[in-house]
Amino acid sequence: MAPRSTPLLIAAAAMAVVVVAALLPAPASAAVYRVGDDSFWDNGVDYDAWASGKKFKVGDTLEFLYSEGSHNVVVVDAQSYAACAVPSNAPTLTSGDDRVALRQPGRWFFICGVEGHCQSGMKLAVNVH
Ligand code: CU1
Repeated sequence: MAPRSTPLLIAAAAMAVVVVAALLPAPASAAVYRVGDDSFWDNGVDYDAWASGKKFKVGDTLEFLYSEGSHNVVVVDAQSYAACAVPSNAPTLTSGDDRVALRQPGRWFFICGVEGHCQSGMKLAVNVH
């Protein structure tokens, strides 16, 4: 190969790398979902509707934003979710800006443990893939 063409080849090779990289699927970057979006974690929000259509993946994070002291976030199982029961040993988050890393696939359940709130709809179930 003529020495003259070498820089051109390098440029072409570099371009090829860029093109290939652009065609590859984006790296599986972890997403942070603010639960309820601009309605946050609060009474009167339809969390089934919020979760519907979202594809949660292992490594994603749910962020529960609320006024500290007004609500909390209790990580529960399916039965407690259905019954709006707060098990005494369930992890309870109270900071007002609680982040939960979805570390494993499956169905995750969250309720607000403040009396009456779960019953009135402050509950969230998500499927994590
Ligand atoms: Cu609440």
